[in-house]
Amino acid sequence: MATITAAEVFVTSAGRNFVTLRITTSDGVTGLGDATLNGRELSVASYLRDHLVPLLLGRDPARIEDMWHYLYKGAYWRRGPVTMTAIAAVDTALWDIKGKVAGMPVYDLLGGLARDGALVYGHASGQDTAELLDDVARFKDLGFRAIRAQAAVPGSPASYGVRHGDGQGYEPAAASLPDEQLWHTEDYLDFAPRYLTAVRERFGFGFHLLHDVHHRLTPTEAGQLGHRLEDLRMFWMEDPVPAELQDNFRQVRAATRTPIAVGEVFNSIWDCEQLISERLIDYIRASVVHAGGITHLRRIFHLAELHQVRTGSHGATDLSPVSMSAAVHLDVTAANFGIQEYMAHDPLAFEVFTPGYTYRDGALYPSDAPGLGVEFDEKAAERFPYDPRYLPVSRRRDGSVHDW
Ligand code: CS2
Ligand code: MG
Repeated sequence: MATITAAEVFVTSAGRNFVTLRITTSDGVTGLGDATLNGRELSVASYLRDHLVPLLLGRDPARIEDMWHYLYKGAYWRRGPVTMTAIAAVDTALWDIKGKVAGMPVYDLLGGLARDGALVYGHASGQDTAELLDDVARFKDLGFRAIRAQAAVPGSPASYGVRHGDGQGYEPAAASLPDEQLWHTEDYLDFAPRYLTAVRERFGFGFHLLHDVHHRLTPTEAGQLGHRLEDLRMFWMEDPVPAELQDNFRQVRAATRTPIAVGEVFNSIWDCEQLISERLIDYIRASVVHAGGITHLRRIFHLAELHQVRTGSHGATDLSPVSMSAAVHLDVTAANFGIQEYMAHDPLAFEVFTPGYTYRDGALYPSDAPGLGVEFDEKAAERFPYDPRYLPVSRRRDGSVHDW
């Protein structure tokens, strides 16, 4: 029986901060896990280095399910983004190792391909409607068949989801201290339906149109917005309200037929059990890196499948190529796959990571190499030391803190 002989944690800032776990076995096989938690990276690095690595050494890497419960139940203090991201990194690395030992890509360990590629969506944005429309055209030219649209709200100097520069990604953690951004719900509710309507008027209905509210409305406001968007046939309205109180979604659901997606901030099946079992949402966005790894996310996907809720996993640039590779292996095997978020990383990231997926014609395709097919260059990673970055904070006009 092979045993775990090393577990190393790497914090690097290749285009942005990433935390990566590498597990090595007595057979010399290595596996990778993503442990990136945007704005709180060092907490997960410490949870791994100081609390989990000593528990991993000497254990059997093949016992993935046992390891998951050992780390989850053994913590006593269950759930939460730091704990579940650390467990996710270990779990993902063990699936990578299992695939390499078996000589099979992880998607084959998960039951084999249900589809060749995973439909993805890109992120069009603009400082105004005209700029947004040009950006939607750009993403259509790049082959995207699903596009998220976000535009700056007039009067709000910094709006969520509006990219700076000409890449594909939107990098919110851009400041060494939280950037305090003004938010005014009424301005947003007046403007967002107008620019989303402009997108449909310009480009029609031949592609999926998505929008991210980013946790900022009350259930009443979210119902109003969803109702106003119904004629635009949105693929989804994302994170309409903060999701701590799952009951709140009953009111949103009753007020609109616009499909609802939620879950990128969830870290366990218990965060979404009611939303899924009561069908209060249409898509679950939980991710490999923040929801306990492949083992736990697969459980969430199976619960969702039972209730005809489809998957729509998070895939922003603060998920490293490691967890994005794992995501695609899950996506191509899930019966209830819906869509995968995909923001191309800063090119610097690929000086450190070789991804286990390729983008082609609006979809991501998994590597068929054994394991996840992702590689990590430790030497290159050393060239990019950690660079503390924080997510923004929203403040209302009266100065009080709002949901960002
Ligand atoms: C966003 C994210 O991709 C999304 O849907 O909600 O960009 C989110 O703001 C970041 O992942 C936060 O780190
Ligand atoms: Mg989002």
